[in-house]
Amino acid sequence: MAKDELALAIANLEQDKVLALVKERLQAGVKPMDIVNSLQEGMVEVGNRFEKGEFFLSELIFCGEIMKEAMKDLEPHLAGGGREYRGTVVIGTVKGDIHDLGKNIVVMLLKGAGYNVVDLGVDVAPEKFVEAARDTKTSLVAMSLLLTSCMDNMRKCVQAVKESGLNVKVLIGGPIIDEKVMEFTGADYGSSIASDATKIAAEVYGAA
Ligand code: B12
Repeated sequence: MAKDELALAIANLEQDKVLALVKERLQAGVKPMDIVNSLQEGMVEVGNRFEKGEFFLSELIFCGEIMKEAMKDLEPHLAGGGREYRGTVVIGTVKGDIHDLGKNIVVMLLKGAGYNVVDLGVDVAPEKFVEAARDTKTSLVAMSLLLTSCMDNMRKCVQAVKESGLNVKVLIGGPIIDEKVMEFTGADYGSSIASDATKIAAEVYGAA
């Protein structure tokens, strides 16, 4: 069970408390990604309660809505601004999966670091990743995944980009990424940490 007050508040679906704590912490100068991490910790607890049958789909949906509201306050702090253009990154959640809150955080961080981000949204088919990579002439395609049942789709998305003949690196991200997933999908980079996306983009674009 989460110990942090903010994590507990979102785990208990206390919307007003969550929003007040986010504002309070931002004002107190807490790093925005630390606030995101507390929210994420509480959301994992919501997921655990869902798995145990204590929560239902309606609670998952509500938890997502609370996070979206909280992100409105966090976004300006995560996105920063005014950085020089560094390159384009194509991103999307893979086919079959509609979770997008984590992906949206990655989008904000990349934009804040100076990247032009082409966000394909959720439930993105392999050919869409390839088409966008070709159209934008990007050097990096990023994919997000939360559902283990869509692992094979992630592999298909990665392989489609790899087999397209384009000179593009593929980064996969989400809470279920580990060495086995990396091996299975054949991706170039993988991480469960949103801020790694900016480090990897800098490496790909030679701006490290
Ligand atoms: C909110 C939520 C929903 C919302 C999503 C709303 C939205 N707009 O995204 C709704 C209600 C739609 C939903 C639906 C479902 N969900 Co759901 N959901 C969650 C929950 C509670 C929180 C997810 C979340 O947003 N976390 C907060 C964000 C910030 O964290 P994050 O996504 O992990 O992202 C962070 C990192 O992973 C990383 N990251 C993410 N993407 C990327 C990409 C890159 C490139 C990088 C570098 C990093 C990175 O950075 C982020 C910031 O730190 C999780 C619980 C959990 N353990 O996560 C379950 C969970 C993911 N859901 C689950 C399930 C089963 C479902 C449903 C199948 C339920 C159902 N019976 O219908 C459906 C599937 C719908 C579909 N086809 O996708 C399971 C998945 C189990 C599994 N491993 O396969 C979980 C784990 C719950 C559980 N424990 O059972 N869900």
